[in-house]
Amino acid sequence: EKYGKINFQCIESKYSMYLVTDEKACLGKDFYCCVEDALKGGAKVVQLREKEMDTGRFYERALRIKGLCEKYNALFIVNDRIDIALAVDSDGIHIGQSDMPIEIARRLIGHNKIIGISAKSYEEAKIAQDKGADYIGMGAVYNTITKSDTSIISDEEVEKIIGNVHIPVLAIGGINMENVDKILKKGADGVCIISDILNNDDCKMRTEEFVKIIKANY
Ligand code: TZP
Ligand code: MG
Repeated sequence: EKYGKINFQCIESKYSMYLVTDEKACLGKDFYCCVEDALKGGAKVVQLREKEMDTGRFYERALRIKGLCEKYNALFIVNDRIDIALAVDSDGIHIGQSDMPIEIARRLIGHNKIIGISAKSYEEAKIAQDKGADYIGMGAVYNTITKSDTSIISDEEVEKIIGNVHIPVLAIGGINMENVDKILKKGADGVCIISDILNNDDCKMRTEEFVKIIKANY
């Protein structure tokens, strides 16, 4: 009821393996192949995140990624751009603290869509939850080179968010093979990854390795 028609199983379970895209992280490999390989490897959510792309190109890319997500039965989320999310009928949007207010985003996108909110403190996460967010993207939890304008959340704050927020809390930022187990043990409901999957020569195998660790923590 709370989530409308969307099946939230893959976001709520710790099987959740959430890929965020960044073409630069593909290091010259074909962008769509990298995303498809991650889906083959078990990614359950793909967020298309394009910070400086013309609307027309973003739209075309969103249509293609949506098609891939449908093929592998994964959720498709659009970062920042509610207009593009509506245009391609994505499963939802992911927005940050400096984007559209959540209640306005909800009014625009409707109740049958997912709204994910970035938060770096318990206060931000709690407000997002109270305003009707469906999940929290908590980050950066570790040092990342992918997003320059971000800081690392303290261990105490991470614990406070995980312990007191009732919607799914997905960790993001610098998550790799070495630290994924640690953040899952702290209680994160899932992990969002860019570079440690897309940088890899074998995106499918890398995703499978993450999925194995996620399942072991379920
Ligand atoms: N938001 C917080 S950290 C981050 C975003 C988009 C970047 C995550 O990328 P990576 O390569 O997995 O560290
Ligand atoms: Mg944003």
